[in-house]
Amino acid sequence: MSARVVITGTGLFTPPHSISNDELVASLTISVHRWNDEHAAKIDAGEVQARPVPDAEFIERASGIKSRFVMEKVGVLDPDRLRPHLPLRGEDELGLQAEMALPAIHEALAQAGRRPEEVDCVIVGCSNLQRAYPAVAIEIQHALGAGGWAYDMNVACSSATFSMQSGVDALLNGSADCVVVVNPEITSGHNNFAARDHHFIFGDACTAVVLERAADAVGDERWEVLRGRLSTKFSNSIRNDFGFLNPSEDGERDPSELVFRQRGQQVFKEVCPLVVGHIKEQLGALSLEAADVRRFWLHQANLKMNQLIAKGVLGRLPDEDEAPIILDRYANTSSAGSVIAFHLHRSDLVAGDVGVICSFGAGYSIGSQVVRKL
Ligand code: CO8
Repeated sequence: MSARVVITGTGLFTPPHSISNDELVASLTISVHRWNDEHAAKIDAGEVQARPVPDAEFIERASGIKSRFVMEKVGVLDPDRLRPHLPLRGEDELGLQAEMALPAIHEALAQAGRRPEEVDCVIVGCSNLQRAYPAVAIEIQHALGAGGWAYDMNVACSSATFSMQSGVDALLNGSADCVVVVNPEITSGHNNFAARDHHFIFGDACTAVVLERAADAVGDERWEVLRGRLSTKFSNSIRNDFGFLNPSEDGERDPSELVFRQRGQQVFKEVCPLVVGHIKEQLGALSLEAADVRRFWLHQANLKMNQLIAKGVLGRLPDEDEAPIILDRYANTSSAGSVIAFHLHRSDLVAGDVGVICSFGAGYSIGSQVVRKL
């Protein structure tokens, strides 16, 4: 019989600061009024358009988001700055992503009944990596005292399910025995808090997952990965051109191209049907019906998007129990979102229950694991 892989632990690091929609809107409103005052003559002459002010009520209605956590709040809410204050750290200091990863990993390892030195593979999957190299994963491996090997990967919001699948594959082919997948997302470092149409979307968080072969697992928590599936389809609708070629590029670049940007409506329309088809294919391959799925832990980008996707799979709107929502408090934490939902909303499931962890985002990229509680 071929080996089976199980999730044996999960962990979550929630940053210390929360920002409500009202707070976010208040700071951007001041910034917009200042800009409009400074450009009043040009606005009156019709040379530039006045910037519109944001609206907290719109944000909750359009997205379901009420607040988000961030690593640093003062800079984000400073109308003259609109980005976090993240003091530069020396080479000998632990990096910020490694710092948020460690508590999440320790929580996951404790649940799995594993010690850090038993880990032999660390995969960092996230949308926002703080440097090119050395890999953040290798820094985490070192700080953890783990052995084996480590690497970073980025498939935007799908990084969690893609990195989990890499972990599953490493366990199946025998190149690792105890895999930690970690998703340290500091979205606030690449969010354009001056862009009214999407300044409210993101939040920071870090999740961790421990994966092992079922025969080796020692903890009580065991979720068999029945099937994983990854798919990608190229699109420019979500894009960030930040990269190592920026200093050498000839030509004009708008600074807003070097942070997150998107065509939100288009993303909504194009991604939802792709995700519905993806999940249906997953279930079909396992000879499962939608009704056999006890819970969907979906990527958390937009409440309506999650409802539409669950409706496409179930044929009716889901209730909170079937497709739990965490984006009201956390906003879109990119790759961490579906894992936060899995981490916070699974303790009531019983042996034999089946669920789907599914993420989707820029690329486009879609990934999922169908899991069964043992
Ligand atoms: N306040 C008031 N009015 C606003 C605001 C605001 N904050 N924002 C927009 N409006 C206005 C618009 O200007 C527009 O006005 P008008 O009708 O006069 O033109 C009106 O409200 C409607 O605007 P939209 O059509 O844009 O509104 P939507 O209903 O589409 O809602 C959303 C906007 C919430 C952004 C929605 O489109 C959405 O959620 N789309 C999907 C987004 C998504 O899932 N994106 C995935 C991105 S994440 C990812 O994949 C990877 C990146 C991770 C890294 C992140 C690092 C930062």
